Amino acid sequence: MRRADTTTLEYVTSESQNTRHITLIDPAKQDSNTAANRAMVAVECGSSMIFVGGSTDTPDEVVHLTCQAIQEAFELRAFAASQDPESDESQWQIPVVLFPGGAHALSPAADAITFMMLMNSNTRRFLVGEQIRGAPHLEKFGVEALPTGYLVCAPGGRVGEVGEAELIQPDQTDLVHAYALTARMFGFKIFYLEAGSGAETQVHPRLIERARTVDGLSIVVGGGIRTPEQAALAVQAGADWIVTGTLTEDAADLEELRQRISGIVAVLNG
Ligand code: 1GP
Repeated sequence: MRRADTTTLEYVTSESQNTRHITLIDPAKQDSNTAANRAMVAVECGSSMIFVGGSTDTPDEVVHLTCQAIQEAFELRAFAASQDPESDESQWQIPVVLFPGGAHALSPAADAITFMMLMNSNTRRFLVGEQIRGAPHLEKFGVEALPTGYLVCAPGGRVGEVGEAELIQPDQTDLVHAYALTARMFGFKIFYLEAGSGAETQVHPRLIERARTVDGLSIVVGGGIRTPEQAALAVQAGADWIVTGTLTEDAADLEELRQRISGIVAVLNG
């Protein structure tokens, strides 16, 4: 649930001293109750946003149930915090944002959506096709669009394959710069550098540094980040936001998840 007095885009692009953390929850990987429990642990450990999405073929209904369960859990926690002078209600005013694989994974229960152009795709479908299919639904739902340039870097994983991306290689810094400029000129506010979920190697810090030189974009980095050391590389290179997903999915239990996310967030808080 987002704060009533700001849009999610204002929240995402607001100045922050520290790099912030996003927990990605893939609705295909657990039931909605487990998803809500994981999201609560993530927020308790300092995650500043929840992404819901990832898999390419999850039905709308599954995505919707997951968004609803997370929102309800956050609302209850916010209410409980409002009754307790020791607690901070605003801790639970965390946006739940769709991170869709296409026009099928939408839900009116989300606060916003990363409305993405997969900029280095070779297929019209991911440049603008899925977006055209999804836009009328989002308009009807009143889900806020976060204009996002999405760039898949090597190794790229499944999103690189499905999205038919011409993967950005670690030495292609001039190309990343040109993409970042293009993103800004299109009016995108977010520039997401993706290595692919579960990637063996994360986005090369050189690419993040070069994207960072373009003003006016919030730089989101994800794919293959599992350890505080890896998170630190992305932070030092200038990421505004770091996304982790697999780290949540393969945690044995909520306690292990707590340790993992706390370890990453500690690095971001420097
Ligand atoms: C995938 O960037 C995200 O879209 C997160 O990747 O699952 O490797 O953390 P991981």
